[in-house]
Amino acid sequence: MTDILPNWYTQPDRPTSIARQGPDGRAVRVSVIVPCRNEGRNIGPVLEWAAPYADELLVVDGHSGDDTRAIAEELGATVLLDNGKGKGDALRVGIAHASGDILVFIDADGSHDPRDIPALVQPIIEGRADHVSGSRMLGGSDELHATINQFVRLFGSQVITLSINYSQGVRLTDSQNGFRAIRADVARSLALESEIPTIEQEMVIKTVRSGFRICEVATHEYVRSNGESNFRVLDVWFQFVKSWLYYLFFWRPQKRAAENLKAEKLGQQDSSAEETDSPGSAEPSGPGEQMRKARSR
Ligand SMILES: Nc1nc2c(ncn2[C@@H]2O[C@H](COP(=O)(O)OP(=O)(O)OP(=O)(O)O)[C@@H](O)[C@H]2O)c(=O)[nH]1
Ligand SMILES: [Mg+2]
Repeated sequence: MTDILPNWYTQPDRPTSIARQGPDGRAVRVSVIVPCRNEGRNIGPVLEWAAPYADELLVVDGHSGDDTRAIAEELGATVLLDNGKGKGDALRVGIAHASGDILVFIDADGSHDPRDIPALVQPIIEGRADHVSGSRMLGGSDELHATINQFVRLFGSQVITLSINYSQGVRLTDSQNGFRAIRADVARSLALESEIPTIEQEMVIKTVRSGFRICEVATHEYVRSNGESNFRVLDVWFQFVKSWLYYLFFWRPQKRAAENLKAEKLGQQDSSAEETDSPGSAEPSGPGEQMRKARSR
């Protein structure tokens, strides 16, 4: 089996479990947030596989008409309802309710492998990053290639990623993946506004423009286990373009947001280990992990 897995997946130092303690000895709690709408046929295995990594398992349901909620409750997840506006709204509800120090977002359709969660959270626990995005460009995707619709999505997403890279001096490969981890205090400081899946690029752009540190780890994207995607390029392309241009060129980051957050934390905890947390000071990466230096503005 292992000989058919990609290199990055089997690297000996790719973590398979979560060290729930930072280098300073402080306990770290992980909240896993799963947005879902009508995923009754898919969500069970996602929750079962994610549960061992989650100190808190939050399912944010988009008023499903199937048995999604019942399955999630049976598997021990806390089920919240979104405001019926879309996936972005669901993630914001999750962020508002989560009690963990690190938030992990994972789709309910079986596209993401929960076993990648330790690799996503490790750079944050070690104090090397504030936000870690799973990258389908590094880990491969079974969903991005083959049809015109997929080509348009991939093309659009790459244009957005390139524009972030060249305007902000970073080198990301995937700005749209729904599989990511972020420090809870950083996520809240970004004051996210998107109602739909533009929330992914909003989170990435605001992270970089606020001076927080972002990096990527390779994660593979699988074809959704059952059913149809809710995503229709024709319905949302204009909102994607609007959100992209607004957050990248017109939105004004809170001045020195990263430094302010760090100062606030230092005031609360008086911890000298926070020295490793300075914006833009990303450490060298491990295999399949790309650290990117976010420019502080
Ligand atoms: N709570 C909530 N979840 C949603 C909503 N829309 C989508 N989701 C969930 O968000 C995740 C991603 O949605 P998908 O429809 O698979 O969109 P996608 O992953 O961009 O599209 P594909 O790559 O084609 O699967 C899935 O777990 C959905 O069930 C919504 O309005 N509310
Ligand atoms: Mg999907």
